[in-house]
Amino acid sequence: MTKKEQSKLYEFDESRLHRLRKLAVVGDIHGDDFVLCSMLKIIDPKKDGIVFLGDYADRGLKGFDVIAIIDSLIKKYPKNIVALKGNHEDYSVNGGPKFHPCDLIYEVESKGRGWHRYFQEELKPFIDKLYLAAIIPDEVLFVHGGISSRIKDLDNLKYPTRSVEIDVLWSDPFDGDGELPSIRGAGTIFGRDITEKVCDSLKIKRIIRSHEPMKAISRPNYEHDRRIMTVSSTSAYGGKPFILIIDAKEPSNISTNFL
Ligand SMILES: [Mn+2]
Repeated sequence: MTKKEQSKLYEFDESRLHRLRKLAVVGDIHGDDFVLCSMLKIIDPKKDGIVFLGDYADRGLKGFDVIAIIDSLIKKYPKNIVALKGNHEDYSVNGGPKFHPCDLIYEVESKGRGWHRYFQEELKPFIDKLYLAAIIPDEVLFVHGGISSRIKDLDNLKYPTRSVEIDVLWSDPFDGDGELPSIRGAGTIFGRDITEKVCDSLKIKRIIRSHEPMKAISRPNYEHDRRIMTVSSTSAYGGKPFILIIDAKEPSNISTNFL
């Protein structure tokens, strides 16, 4: 008998959610270790949950440290920390980045480390722990980039095809209807009708994502009748980084906390 594939969707069922004091949602960090450290002054991973939305390295200077800190949080508090995969965590099995530019390679090499050894020994085991998406049933879906019409039920996120994975990692919402190839060269731009369909079929009220820090440079950005919320937790583009705080007892209650 073959071992059942590990689900790539983290589900906050009621028992998981009610154990937590609150749930913090962290957008792109992009090598900004300062915001990660500031966040850990107000969030206690012993009592609070944290959902990281991906894009941990590149652009900022401290991607190596950010990944090491998040990896240690996952090891220490596996029940409270959920880290999602972003397009900046998308590598071939040999450590070739599927995005550009990959500043992490130069950062690792400037520390006198070989990239391939670092990738095999540290980065790949970290990436293997990342989920593609997380969900609070009846409430919210968390992804790095977005959605597409390929997502018809939860199984598409639990056991994603490579096409679904690319859509989730790379896609962005746009002001219109339908679905078009993205100018990023991967994923889609998806319209209001796609958001509505995916929210209805997954029975959720909203989608929280990052991937476009410029859109949320100093506050959450809403699109598609407030069903899409974009967040940013990096100062790599200027502006004011922030996290979201979701009330564990009342998950529709979402507030913004500046770092
Ligand atoms: Mn991204």
